[in-house]
Amino acid sequence: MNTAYVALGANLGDPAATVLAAFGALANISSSRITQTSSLYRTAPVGIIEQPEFINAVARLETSLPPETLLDELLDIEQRFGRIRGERNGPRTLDLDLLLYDDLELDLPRLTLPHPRLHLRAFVLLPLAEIAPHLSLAKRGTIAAWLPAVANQGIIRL
Ligand code: PH2
Ligand code: MG
Ligand code: MG
Repeated sequence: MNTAYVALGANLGDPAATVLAAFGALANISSSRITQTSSLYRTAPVGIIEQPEFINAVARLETSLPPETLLDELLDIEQRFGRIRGERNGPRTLDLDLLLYDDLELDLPRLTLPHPRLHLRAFVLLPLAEIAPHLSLAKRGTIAAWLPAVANQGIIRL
């Protein structure tokens, strides 16, 4: 079995209900199970700031799917939740990003591991630190070391 961390984000419709339902969808991925979920967080939009606040969370999965197959499953769930790909960084009903897969480092056109921006975003780092405080981000060191750098980003644990 392998350990993967998935970030969830939503800011259209009823985002909290969507993220909770998405935990259920993650739990149903074949050859995988959820072993931990973070609290939900209300977060200020990063990138395009003229859009609704997000609800964000992180889940840990144990999976025997290889990373690209797991990614396909995540994209499939996004589709089922009515994701329409619009503006980059723009509003979305559900975004599922694969953050980490064991300590694998990967640079494929559609999948970079660890996720290249995870250490810069409070909406990923705080929920990740909640469920995996001692996790190492390969070359980037520990999560704890990055937390001060995102301290000014608006985020509320619900
Ligand atoms: N996702 C983005 C861009 N900006 N901001 C917040 N607060 N939460 C997100 O999940 C988010 C974002 C692109 O995926
Ligand atoms: Mg994203
Ligand atoms: Mg995404």
